[in-house]
Amino acid sequence: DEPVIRRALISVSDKTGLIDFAKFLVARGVELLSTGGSAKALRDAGLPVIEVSDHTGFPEMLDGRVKTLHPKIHGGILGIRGNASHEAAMAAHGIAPIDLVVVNLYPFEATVAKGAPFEDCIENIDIGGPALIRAAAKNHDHVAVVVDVADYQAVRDEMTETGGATTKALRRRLAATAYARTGAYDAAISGWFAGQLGDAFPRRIAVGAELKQSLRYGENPHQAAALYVTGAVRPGVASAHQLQGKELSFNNINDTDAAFELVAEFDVPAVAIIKHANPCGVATGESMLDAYAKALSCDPVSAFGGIIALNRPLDGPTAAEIAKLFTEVVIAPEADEAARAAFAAKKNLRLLVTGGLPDPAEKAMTLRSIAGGYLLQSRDSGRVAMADLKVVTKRQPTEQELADLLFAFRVCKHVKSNAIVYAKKGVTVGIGAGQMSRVDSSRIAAWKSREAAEKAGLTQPETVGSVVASDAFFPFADGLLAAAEAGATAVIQPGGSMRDAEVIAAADQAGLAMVFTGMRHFRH
Ligand code: 93A
Repeated sequence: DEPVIRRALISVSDKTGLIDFAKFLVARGVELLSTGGSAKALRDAGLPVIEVSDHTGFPEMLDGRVKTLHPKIHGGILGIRGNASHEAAMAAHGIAPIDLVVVNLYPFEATVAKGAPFEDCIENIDIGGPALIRAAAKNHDHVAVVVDVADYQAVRDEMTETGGATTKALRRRLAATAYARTGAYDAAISGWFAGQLGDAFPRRIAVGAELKQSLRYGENPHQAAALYVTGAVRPGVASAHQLQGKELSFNNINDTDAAFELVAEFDVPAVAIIKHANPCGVATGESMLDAYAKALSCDPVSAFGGIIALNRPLDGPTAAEIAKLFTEVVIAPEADEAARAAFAAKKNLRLLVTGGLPDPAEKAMTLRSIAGGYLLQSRDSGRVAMADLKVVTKRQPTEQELADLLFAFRVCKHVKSNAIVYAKKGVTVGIGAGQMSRVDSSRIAAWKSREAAEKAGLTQPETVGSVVASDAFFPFADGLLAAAEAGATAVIQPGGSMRDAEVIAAADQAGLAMVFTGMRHFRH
């Protein structure tokens, strides 16, 4: 015999569907207890409701920080029905049983996501709500707990079927959902807090993330893999909405993440094309279409089967152009109707929209595993600005060179080390990634640029008259000379080598302008 629901506690921030559900409960003779805002909403709808403060005889206080934290509430939830000593204690203290707990929490994640100040985020940490949820879920033998608006219907259906009760099976499922919610909620708080601490490390790593989906396989078919999300305070692939296409693979997710983080660096329209987590073309432009065409021109051969990220909404003309090439994933803040229509025939192409861009300067932690442990570091939120650049050569860079130097260095941050990026007029024209020797990266970038020029029927590679960026200092003059040979006219690098003087002299000798950033962007 399942317990009939006679008393419900309702305390919700998200009031979606509340009135309908509450009407149903009242019609079934359920007494409603509720907190300030929720009680008002119910009263306004003409429903009978008892304020928690009237029920406990204790006022809501401290700006609502203490509303439901009272033995008459928690005793009513936690008491074991049919247990003589529990029932005696409840009777002695005038504690009435509460059979249904309907709670959704202060919108902590949404408050962080909209960039609210520290104090607002703290104030949106719900204390009483999780306590109610955890208590009700613990006593699920007797109490049903609803934390998700989507579960109102399941409770209604069972109450209708059983004459006002719920089944143990449903209460167990609801309890599991309840703990998943409070777990994810605390993970979002601890993740956010760790980010706020800057360089200080949390004592425990908040790997508190929820399983979002299991993946067909990992980096390779013999590896198992799954995607976990931490509460999505950062617009990106983990929280994106997939509008069409096949299921994302492990490599898709990893590459899409790299692509979207890259385009978020730029304040002007920008497109990045990624293969194996490295860009094979990045460009800024007048429009998305312009930026896409320029990004593609850098290395159209490698772009085949790539991931494309945009930092502005995807429009129809750009989508039509992208559709001409085989592409795995497109990610953008939004996609308009024409863009969606242009992709409709491309059944396999995955289109993701994020609703916004991540903040490249945001403080957060990154985690990677090593044999027997983990490495935790603050994410590379370093961003070199124009004012940070120090000219070290006799020749000053021109204004165009300066703009391109900064662009190339920001791209460099997203290229695996050793990274060398040639750029011209806001477009990468040669990228050398992931080599064990910096001079090899420089040579590969120049060679790829020559290949692209030959294929496009140009008389000379685009590296001629370009600028070049290096993610770390040139330890010797050779890497710099390789760049000069490829036709670069200006160089950006962190500086700080023992042989800086030698490298600067070589730059002066070759007539190059060179700036130091004082910041390195290794990426492994
Ligand atoms: O500030 S709290 O942590 N202290 C409490 O005692 C408490 N009880 C419920 N927040 C508390 N709640 C939360 O209030 C609920 O989780 C819900 O999100 C919200 C509903 O408040 P209202 O009914 O006033 O709109």
